[in-house]
Amino acid sequence: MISDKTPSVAVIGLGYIGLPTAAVIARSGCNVLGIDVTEHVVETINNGKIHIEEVDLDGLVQGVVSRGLLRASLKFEPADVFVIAVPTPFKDNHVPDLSYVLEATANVAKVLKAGDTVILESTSPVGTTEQMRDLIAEMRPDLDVPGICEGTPNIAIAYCPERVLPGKILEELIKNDCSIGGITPRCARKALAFYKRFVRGECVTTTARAAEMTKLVENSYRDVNIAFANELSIISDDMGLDVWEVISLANRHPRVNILQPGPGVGGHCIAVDPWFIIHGSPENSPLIKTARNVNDGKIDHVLEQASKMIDENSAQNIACLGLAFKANIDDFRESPALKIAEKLAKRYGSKIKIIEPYANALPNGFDGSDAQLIDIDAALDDCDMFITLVDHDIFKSIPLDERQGKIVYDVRGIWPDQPKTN
Ligand code: SAJ
Repeated sequence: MISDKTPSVAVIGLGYIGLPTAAVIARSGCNVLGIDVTEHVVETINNGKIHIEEVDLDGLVQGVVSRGLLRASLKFEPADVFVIAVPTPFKDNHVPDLSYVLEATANVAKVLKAGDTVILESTSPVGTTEQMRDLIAEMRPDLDVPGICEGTPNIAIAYCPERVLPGKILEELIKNDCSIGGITPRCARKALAFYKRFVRGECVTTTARAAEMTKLVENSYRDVNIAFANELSIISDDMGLDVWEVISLANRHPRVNILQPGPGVGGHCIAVDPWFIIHGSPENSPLIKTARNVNDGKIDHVLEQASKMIDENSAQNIACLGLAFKANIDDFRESPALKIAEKLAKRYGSKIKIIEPYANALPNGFDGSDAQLIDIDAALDDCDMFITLVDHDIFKSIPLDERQGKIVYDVRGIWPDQPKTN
């Protein structure tokens, strides 16, 4: 098990969570091997570079690679601690797809030795860590697996969900509290000792199942609350009210804190994780399911409202501001802004101009449409209508005099001083 000696660590999956995690662990002084299935990712990291955009990550990776603390590989090798950070998407009908987690576990099992710790960080349905445990026990009958062997186990298995916010990952990896769920209390303590090396937030131990559920609950809580804001915005459109004004007035109440409406919920977390709860207990999750549907339905509402404004105002050049799933990042995964802009491009062709400072070219979904990617200054010169799909700082900073006389559909509420258009 982990002693005072600095452990060697393998981080499996070098994506938005795995790479920053590997780099932070390496900075704490551990020798880290990052493992990924993509050759380009491995090569990029070994050259001290990064393949994703995240604040301050480039300098950190460059530093730990040049000091020999982080290297990447396509191959699994022995280590003292294994941290699995691979995707957990869902299949058709929102059934969780655990194939990446189980494949990573099987590969870890091949190189496991007595004394090692295996930690799952990927957001996962309740019971996944136990499935990993069962797979390891099946593949490695020579090891004493916790919860299965009769005596004292000689490996530890735990679940510790990542809960960092894209755009603030390096800060939150250190600062956030952690829930550390062990297959047994002893496993939780082993994992705790590891996280204490680089986490400054409080680390609280629990069971693997409770930690799995906690992560799903956190993102479902946010989804349900965003759905409330999105439903209010649809109701306000119907009643001719300004939802931003209503929310900001309601939020003056000391115990009310309504979130912000938008074009829907994007990213690979909040729009996905509630389905893992719904799948686990379908009869008992009507509220969580409805919230998911409200947030997904917001995309169609925005599309219809935008089309109505374009048609009624005979808009000629329509600027869609933003494609990312949220502000100030280059991540377009499951982005409602992207889905809306693509559909508008299909409907209105060359009238649609896309402004996205985080893209060098239009994504593939625009293939076959005549929409164009232009910069914000060109849009302000040439476009008569603006649809704010993402609240990037650069859009928020445009002063009223530059927007004067434009037709505006402010989906994100970034220009409260804009005179209303119908
Ligand atoms: N959104 C709104 N209105 C709001 C807040 C967010 O429409 O008031 C939208 C965003 O525009 C975006 C989506 O919701 O499309 C999700 O954005 P987010 O900033 O709420 O969250 P993510 O997906 O970037 O990160 C979440 C975080 N979870 C919580 O805040 C509970 C993060 O801490 C998790 O680590 C991450 O999911 C994850 O990996 O699970």
